[in-house]
This record gives sequence, C-alpha cells and structure tokens, in this order.
Amino acid sequence: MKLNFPENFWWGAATSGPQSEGRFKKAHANVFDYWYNIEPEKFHHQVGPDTASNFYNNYQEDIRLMKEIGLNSVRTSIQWTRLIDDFEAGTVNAEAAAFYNRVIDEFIKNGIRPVMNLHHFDLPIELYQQYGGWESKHVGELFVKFAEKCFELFSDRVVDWFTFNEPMVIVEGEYLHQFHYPNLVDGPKAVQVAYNLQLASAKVVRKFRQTNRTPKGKIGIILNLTPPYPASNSAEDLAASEYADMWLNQFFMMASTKGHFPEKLMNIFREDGVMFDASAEEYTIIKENLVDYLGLNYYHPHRVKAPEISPKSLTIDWMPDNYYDEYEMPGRRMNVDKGWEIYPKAVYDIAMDVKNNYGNIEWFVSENGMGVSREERYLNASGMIEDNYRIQFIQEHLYWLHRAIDEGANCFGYHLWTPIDCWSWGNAYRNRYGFISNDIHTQTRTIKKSGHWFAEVSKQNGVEIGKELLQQIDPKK
Ligand code: BGP
Repeated sequence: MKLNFPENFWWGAATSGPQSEGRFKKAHANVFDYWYNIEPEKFHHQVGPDTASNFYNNYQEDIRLMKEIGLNSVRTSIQWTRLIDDFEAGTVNAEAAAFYNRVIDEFIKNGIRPVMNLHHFDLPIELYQQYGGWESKHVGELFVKFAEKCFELFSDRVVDWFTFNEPMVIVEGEYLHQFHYPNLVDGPKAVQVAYNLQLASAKVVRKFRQTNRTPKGKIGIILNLTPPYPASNSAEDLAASEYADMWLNQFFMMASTKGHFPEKLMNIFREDGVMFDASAEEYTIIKENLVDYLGLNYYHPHRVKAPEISPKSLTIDWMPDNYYDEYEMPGRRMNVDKGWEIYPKAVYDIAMDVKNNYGNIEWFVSENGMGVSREERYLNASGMIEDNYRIQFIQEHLYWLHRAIDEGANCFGYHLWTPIDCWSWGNAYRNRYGFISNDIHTQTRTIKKSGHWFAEVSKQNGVEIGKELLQQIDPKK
C-alpha cells in the first residue's frame, strides 16, 4: 500500500550546531563544552564535543550526501558561542558569520531548505557563571540580541526559524534531573526558568517580526510533545496525567500558540507558593507574539500514574513532577538500546491534540528517530549498515502521521533525527540515529540502507508499506 503525502511535504532530518560542527575556531564555550573540560568522565567513553561530526570542515561533502538521500529540508542551529564575540554588545564574529553564510548557501545550492534554530541546549557558560543562565531575564535579553544578528545576517535566505529546541528539556536537564550542566535539583527555580524561556522565545518572535528580511519568513518553537497516557482510568491516575500534560506539554504549547499558560497549573503553582515572577508587561509580550508554526519532536510516550507520596507532603522538596509518577506499562515495546518505549500511534494522538486543542496550527515532525548502539552489528558484505529496524520505525510513524493528515491534521513535514550520526550530550556516540553512518575515528561517512530507502520515499512523496507490516501496525485495517 502506498501512502501519499501532501504536495511540498518536507522530507528531511535534523541536527544541531553543537552536535555536528565541532568546536573548531569557536571563541566561547557552551555549558557542555565547559562540562566536558572539567568532567570528561561524565561523557560516554569520554568522547566530548570537540570534533563532533566535523561539519565545520566537512559541510560541503555532508550537504552533498544529504541531497543524495533525498532530503529537501534540513534543520540545524546557529551557535551563540560561535556567532557572537561579545554577548553584551552583540558583536558578530566575522569568520563565524562567513561560515554560516557558506553553509546556508551550500544548502540552497543543493536544493535543500535550511531550517534554522537558535538555541539547542548550548547556553554560553559565561552567561551561566555571570548571571545564572536562564534563571536571569537579562540572559533572555542577550539571547534576543543574538537572534537579531542572526535575522539581520541570514533572513534574506533562511525563511524558516525556530527560537528554542525542547525548552522543557533545558528545564529538566539543568534544574530537575541532572543531565545538563549545572545539574541542579531545584523545583521552584525550574518553574521560573520555564517561564523565562517562554518569555525569551516571545521576545525573539517580536524581534523577528521587526527584523526579518523576507515576507515569506516564519518563526516557531520546537517542543517535545510527549503525550501522557494514564495507567488506568481511576480519578487519581487521570488527575496525574492531566497534571503531566499541563506541565510537560501545555505550558509551552499554550503560551506559544495562545499567549497564556494553563490556568489550572498556575493555580497549583500559586497554592504551592512556587508561582514564577512575571509582570503585566511581560504577559502582554507573550500574548502578542505567538508563533507562526510549530516543530514537534516525538520519540516515546509518557506513561504516568498517581504519585506514591502525596505532592502536598511537607517531607519532600517541591518538584514539578511530584504530581505524577512514571509508569512502566507491562508488555510495552522497547528500543532496548536507548531504553525508550516505541509507540508510533502517539504521532496520531499528537496530531489530534494540535488539531482539537491548539487551533490546528501548522506543524511538522521536527524530530523522530531510533537510537541504536553498535550498529556495526548490521554491516553487510559491501560495508553498508542494514538498518531495517529504522526503516520499519519510520514507516510505522509515517503510517499514523498519514492517517492524521487524512483526518485534517495540519502537518507539513517529517524530519528524522538525524542526517549523519552525530555527537550527543552525555551520550556522545552511543546511540546512532543517522541515515548516514559516521566512523568517528576516520570521519568517514557511509549511507545506511535507510538513507537509500528515504531517497525513494522523498522522490515518491510517499511511503510504501507492505501488507504484513500494515497488519501489525493497525490490525483493524
Ligand atoms: C533530542 C534532542 C537532540 C538529540 C536527541 C537524541 O531530545 O533534541 O539533540 O540529542 O534527543 O538524544 P540522544 O542522542 O541523547 O539519545
């Protein structure tokens, strides 16, 4: 069965500056560069961000390969720590600007739409040390300065812009679950940081509308929308699931698309004495600067149940996730390498959520993918990785996406994480996600079977799904 997608559908893949470029000629360090400098043992096999996948030096060849596998759009990010020399003054590093200009031109020359994100977890370490990073609204102002320079320099050719990648992961990583430097555990601070990130995003949207150089230009935000599924229909589990949705999803979704925060969640914050500091003027900025569209990252569902300890208990510190517990559904299907559940139907649920609750705003799948370790296990005689598991993973997600589009979802694209195996935060190169493999010792690229397969999907503007797989995906069909 062939599933056809709408005209001009984005078939692409996503990466980020700090995960692909390497630190070559970069004047400043971001939080991960710094963390690696001081605690390299915290990174898988002690592999840090210094070389990443060498995109800084190899971008021409990389973009040619991306074209070869049929990508018509690619997202990456501009590194604040590369582009800006002086954060307060917002002065541009000429060599960095020249690099990004070459990259953008190369994408366009190869018929690939460059999609640019402004922040992918790469806060300059100096801004953490001086101001406490996103805890400070001043840092949000400096981020607007950086964004303004990006728009001035590149928005004549780049028409697709995004403010943040997964702001909730910044909150979780830096302030709750200790997987991003500075590894703090502080619930009330996390709430303030979440608000500050939303405020910074709205201010960047406002700046974009003042500075953007082409009428076609659009700006959005990339959110990891992870639908919560309750363990049961008990009132307690449903309440836990509703709370998880308000905190993890609605917080940024509502504020970015409707200009306000979920009222019920705000009431909980007020009752618990953790309401963030905000002014009437800031609320107006958030209200008046909504995004044009969204990128939604989806990897795995979020299964939740009522918490074992009462969230109002005085014996535990206040944390936003005291209101729900994680739930391991018996019999769930796992990607054991990464430890994430595989549940493709969630793509349909996300699409319906956007359609029914967020005005059916335009969006695309900005990340989806399957991290697999030791992929050399699947090398064939001619040296190609036969990643049939990835092909099937994509087919299944595309099946549910197609179904949602058929039912009126306003989705215009699908991006896999990632075009070429890239470096990833603490995981370094443990989980491989790419259409193209990268030998990190020799920096040699080889297209995987999924890459060749995706070229055909892109060419056909549709995906072929065999009878047997169809039966597995949706037995009711
Ligand atoms: C997403 C991030 C990406 C990438 C991906 C895979 O949340 O936006 O930057 O890292 O997750 O993560 P990992 O390689 O750690 O498995």
